[in-house]
Amino acid sequence: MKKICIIGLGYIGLPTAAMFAKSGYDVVGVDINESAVNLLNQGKIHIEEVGLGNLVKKVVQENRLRATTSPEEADVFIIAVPTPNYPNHTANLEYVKIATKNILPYLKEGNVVIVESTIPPRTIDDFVAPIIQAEGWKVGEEIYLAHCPERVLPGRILIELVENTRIVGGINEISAIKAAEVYGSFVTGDIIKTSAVTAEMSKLMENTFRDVNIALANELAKISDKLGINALEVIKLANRHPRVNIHQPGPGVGGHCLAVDPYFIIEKAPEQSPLIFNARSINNSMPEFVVEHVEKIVENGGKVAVFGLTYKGNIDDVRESPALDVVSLLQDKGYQLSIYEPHAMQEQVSFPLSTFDEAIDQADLILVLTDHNEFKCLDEVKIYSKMRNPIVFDTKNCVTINSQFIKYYNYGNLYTMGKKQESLV
Ligand code: SAJ
Repeated sequence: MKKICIIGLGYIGLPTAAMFAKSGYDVVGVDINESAVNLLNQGKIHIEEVGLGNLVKKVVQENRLRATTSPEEADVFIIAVPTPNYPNHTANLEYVKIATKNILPYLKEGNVVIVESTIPPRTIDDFVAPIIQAEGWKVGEEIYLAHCPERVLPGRILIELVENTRIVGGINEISAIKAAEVYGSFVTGDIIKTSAVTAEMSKLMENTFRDVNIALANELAKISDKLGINALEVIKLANRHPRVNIHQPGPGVGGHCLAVDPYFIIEKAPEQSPLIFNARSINNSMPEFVVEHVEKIVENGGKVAVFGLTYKGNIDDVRESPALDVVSLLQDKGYQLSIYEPHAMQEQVSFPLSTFDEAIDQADLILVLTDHNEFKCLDEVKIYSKMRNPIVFDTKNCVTINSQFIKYYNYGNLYTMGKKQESLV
């Protein structure tokens, strides 16, 4: 049985490890987070992802997946560690460097090393390969090296890991072939072999495409607000054109991909990327836009019930979430805040979390920042009876309110917000 050693048991490494174990590999997962390692060895997981808990439990019970804090000899090494941005928006490759150095003592001739972490163009050629070469290996001959970016959507990871097309970029042709064989064990989508730099850039282009398109939607929402136009209605109508797909405006763009990856392109070619840079700025400005509108309906010192902190609906991930920025801005302005977040756990966030009832009690506004399923249909009787002012501002356009006694705002009718609203009760 072939053995795979996966470095990094996060949102990508852990599901990937479980899928390889399911497909018949002997898998060892490596992470510096000892509690994640201990949990995994008990068949439990430290993140929320549909179907992952059951899969991990099964493959751990069957002794096909286990975890440890340092690498071991294997046939294939997969590096799936974070590549955050430094504050100056350049890629921090420290974790990739440490992971690569940590596997060096365990490398054997014929091993395949795959980096799944998102990396700036040329990182495999100019940064990872030299670390392995410095140990005396002929990369591409004795050790096969490739970049295979993950492209899965949180909430659908186990489906998309199997069905999505994979781009496998080798440092040379044979490396791409060897790495593609590895994924062939469970991927039913196409597995396309190319060069490492093409694979690196492909991943960045995909997420930049989405970020820039969301920025366009956000800008159109701001313009419509200024002109007194229902942006959401116009977007819906414009999208009836067969070749138009305007994305949805919201409180900003979060997550560890769209809010980060475009900077990896900007870093390498700043003069050539003004559009990408501006799109990032527009998306980063959305929390302020939300807060400016909150100020139109709630006096400073009023109570705002924030619904949702995670960067998108039905997941527990708060990384780069624009909701965190909105909360900080509101705090700075002196609002009382209560936060209802049914998916993230208290230890993941530095703000105290409340139940639905606690959050709305005597609140002047429900501010929806995430489209969790729990928010789609709210208890309107409770909202009306417990809130001081029954007003909902839904930045994700996900809530349905039927009661005429509850004032509802989304990005379609922001321009109707009046300063110092009269109490509605
Ligand atoms: N968002 C909007 N408006 C929209 C769509 C999304 O404001 O119309 C916001 C979301 O609320 C969220 C952010 O954008 O804050 C990102 O959400 P997402 O669902 O678009 O993307 P991610 O970051 O969860 O996953 C993306 C995916 N990339 C693409 O769709 C091109 C996924 O396939 C990648 O695997 C992932 O990035 C990654 O790991 O790079």
